[in-house]
Amino acid sequence: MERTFIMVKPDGVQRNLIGEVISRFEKKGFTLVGLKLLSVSRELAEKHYEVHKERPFFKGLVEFIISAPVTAMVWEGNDVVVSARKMIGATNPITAEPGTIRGDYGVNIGRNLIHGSDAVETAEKEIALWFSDSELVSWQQTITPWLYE
Ligand code: DAT
Ligand code: MG
Repeated sequence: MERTFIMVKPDGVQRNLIGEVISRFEKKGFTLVGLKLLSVSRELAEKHYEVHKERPFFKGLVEFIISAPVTAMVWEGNDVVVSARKMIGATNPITAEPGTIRGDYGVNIGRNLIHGSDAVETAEKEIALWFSDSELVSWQQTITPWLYE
């Protein structure tokens, strides 16, 4: 079963949207297999956003991610990587469709509330970066036959 890394960024935590994000993923039918609230070190933030290190927004992005707690999660389910990206919406909340998390709650690209892995291989790397094996729980929801034929 596929897994993805989801992070409620500092703005989402400060705006009390942790529950809303979890609720949307639960209701969709994905299974929570890892969850923690943490203050992010500069080292972890820089590693997580390594692909953007030459971009002009990199420094501000890292400062933002370490400015207040984040909520890190791993969700599991059928094609969860691509589905989560759709649920999250476009990077800029102004162009993100209503009905998506960014489209419903954001107004600024630098405060877009949530991160989701962009591909299966990225998800594997990000999960390994943010969680140890012992922090991830493999379990089967009793509702599984009501989600999958
Ligand atoms: P996404 O988070 O949708 O995968 P990304 O990987 O292109 O987007 O960029 C990572 C984050 O960097 C993004 O969530 C917000 C920030 N960011 C991207 N482009 C930006 C820009 N032009 N100005 C300010 N912040 C930006
Ligand atoms: Mg990205």
